[in-house]
Amino acid sequence: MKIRDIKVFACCPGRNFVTVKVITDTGVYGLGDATVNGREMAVVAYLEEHVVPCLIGRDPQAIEDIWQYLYKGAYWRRGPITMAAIAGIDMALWDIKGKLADMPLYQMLGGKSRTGVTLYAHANGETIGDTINKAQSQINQGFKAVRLQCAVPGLEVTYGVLGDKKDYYELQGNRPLPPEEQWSTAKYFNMIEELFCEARKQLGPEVKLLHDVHSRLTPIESARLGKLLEPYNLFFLEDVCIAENQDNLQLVRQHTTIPLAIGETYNSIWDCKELIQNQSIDFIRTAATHAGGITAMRRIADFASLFNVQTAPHGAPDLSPICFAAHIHLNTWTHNFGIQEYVGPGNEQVQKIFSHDIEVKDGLAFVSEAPGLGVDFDELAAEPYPYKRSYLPVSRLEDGTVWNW
Ligand code: EZ4
Ligand code: CO
Repeated sequence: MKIRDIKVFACCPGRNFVTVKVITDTGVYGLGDATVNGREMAVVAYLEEHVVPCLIGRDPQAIEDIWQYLYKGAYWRRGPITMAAIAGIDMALWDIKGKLADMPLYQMLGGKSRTGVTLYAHANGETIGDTINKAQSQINQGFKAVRLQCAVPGLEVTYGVLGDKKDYYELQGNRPLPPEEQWSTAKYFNMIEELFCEARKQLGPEVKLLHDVHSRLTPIESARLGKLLEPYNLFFLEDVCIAENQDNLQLVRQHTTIPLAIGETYNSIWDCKELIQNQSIDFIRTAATHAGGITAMRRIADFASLFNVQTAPHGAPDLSPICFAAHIHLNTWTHNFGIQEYVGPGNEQVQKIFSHDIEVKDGLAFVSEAPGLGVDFDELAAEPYPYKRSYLPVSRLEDGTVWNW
């Protein structure tokens, strides 16, 4: 069996997605997600110019060899673009292997560790009351876990919440230049404790509450936040400070027992290694699309299991339904799985282009029994929605200093 062709698609049904289709000489094909939000065409060029020509004619069943060939063989290891390109190919090869074996991916990984995958929904509000109402409506829909993000009084736009009451991800799609947002740590601290104090009062003790700080705080401010929020029993606090310097998390750890989650921007097991083996975090948030595919996620999950770290894959809307499907398979298998981020099935066009039968009910996702990943990609349905240049926002302090978004 040989790889006959590899096609790379960039489409924008509301957001940009880079989709890889590996086609074999038997007609069996596999699909992968290679989307890097705001840098999509870099991955397309990397694949088309540097990866595809090397893979034509190879055995698509040799997943491990192809993964190592693309990783070690490039000389320039790691990095978001390289690892997303590897991920797109890797997912597609696992999809093919599942179709050949007539088995869903989770079966090939080792079978079910659980029946359903717990999801956490988003509640993004203009005010504390608004955020809690949105969380209540997610709970009413059956979600057992909700991430709370609230606009910061005195700042025009806050991460997770836009002034015009849209969710942050609805902004993207057709903007020529990166939008700019403001940040003030002092103003944030004036709001954040009340949000969780009120949420616990109104939503009760059962619901899992989460929060994403999006790397806005310094390590010592992170420690302060952890202590402030401890009484409200968060399931986890995400990206509390930047993690390029992984010792930052040790400092936070010395001061607070709040569970910490990190890793959505990590692109290899090496990025996670110290955080996991030092037990500086409780949840590792790598995504299949950004950390090198299923081959890499499996390795990270097993490594994390040795240190009591659970997986909690990134699930923002810039990960395509192909990645979501990969995550549901991984999460169904991974014994040390924690929770999956979930922002809904996407708009009508997204659902038409990427079809699958993953059932979401009562805050749980149920894996597809279809062979491979169980997602299809409708090239014709994608055609009317070509790629549009789009960026994530850039953050600045009130004095104009560029900050972490
Ligand atoms: O910033 O998906 O947990 N989710 C997040 C997202 C990410 C975007 C980046 O592309 O932090 O909002
Ligand atoms: Co995040």
